[in-house]
Amino acid sequence: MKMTFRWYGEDADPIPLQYIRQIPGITGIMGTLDFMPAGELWSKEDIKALVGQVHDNALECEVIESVNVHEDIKLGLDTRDGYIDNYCQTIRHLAEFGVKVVVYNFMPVFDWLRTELAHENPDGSTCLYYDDAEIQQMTPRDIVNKTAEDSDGLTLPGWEPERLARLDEVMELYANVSHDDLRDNWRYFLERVIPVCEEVGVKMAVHPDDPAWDLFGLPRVCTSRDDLDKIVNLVDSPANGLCVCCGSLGSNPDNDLPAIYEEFGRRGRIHAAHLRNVRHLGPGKFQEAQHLSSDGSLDMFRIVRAIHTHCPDIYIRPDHGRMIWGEKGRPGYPLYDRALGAVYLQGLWEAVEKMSRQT
Ligand code: DNO
Repeated sequence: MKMTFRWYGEDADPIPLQYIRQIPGITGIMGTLDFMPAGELWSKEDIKALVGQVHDNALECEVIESVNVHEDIKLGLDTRDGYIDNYCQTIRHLAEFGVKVVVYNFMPVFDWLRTELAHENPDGSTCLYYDDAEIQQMTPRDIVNKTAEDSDGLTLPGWEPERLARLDEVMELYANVSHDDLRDNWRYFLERVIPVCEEVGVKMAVHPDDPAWDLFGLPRVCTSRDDLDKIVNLVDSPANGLCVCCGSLGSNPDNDLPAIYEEFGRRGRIHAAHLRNVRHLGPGKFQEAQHLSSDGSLDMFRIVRAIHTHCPDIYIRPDHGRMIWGEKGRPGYPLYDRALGAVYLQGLWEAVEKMSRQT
């Protein structure tokens, strides 16, 4: 297991790399070029600059997150081929600089979505929160505006202004896209991208849909164990893999997360994991909790044990944290609470590791 930390880049992330390096046990980052619109080619110069900075801080940069898939690819439009070519070339460029895993998602229009970015907890901390009943009262434009207002001028992943400018047009285009169509478009994409990954030694790792159900009538096809099974079979290659985010899939209490890690770990398809807890509050309603099992609805011990047993070599990172100790920053991506999460997860790992040696 390699414990990493998400980092958005010098201009986009209030947390300096040096601080990340000081968190116990962190060996690398999951990096990104936050300024890059979906569909663009990532230049060697930009990648080199990012990787160089990370190495200068004695950290690794073997995972890149959010090489975003252009909406035309998901929609299956004629224009998709040019964007897929860019994607393939981006993968070649990343491989040249030592990147081993690319985390992406195939969610139509929105990446992860919450109704509140700073929900107040009784202890004075704030967390991300979601209530489907509120979403039912909103239009896509409403949630985009609310999210922008609540995020203190920082962009959120997958919320690039370029994409959201086309919101109404894109929503209309999706009216004719079924779940099966979306999966077919995904297969078309993977059939071109995976051979390139195999050639240059990169693994794709899809991030599940968050929350794990359809939104605003948009189809979502990465929400459950059966969806994951269909995805890994779209192109049957180890390079076509998963970044299992337990908080995303865990938004739906029907998903058995330890079983998912066990099965897809055993099948060699998990290349990365985002580990965080979530507290179910009722149908379609949840809040993000501290990482500890005792604070949320997921059993983090069983999840870590499943990873340790079935896919011990993957990249892991703590995921969204609460804002505590007066920290201000990118919603979901504070320093303090994620650092606590990283340390807790490593405590679980050490316990599982030592227990496994005793039996
Ligand atoms: C949320 C993140 C996601 C993820 C993307 C990958 O916290 O994990 O934004 O990075 O979906 O493309």
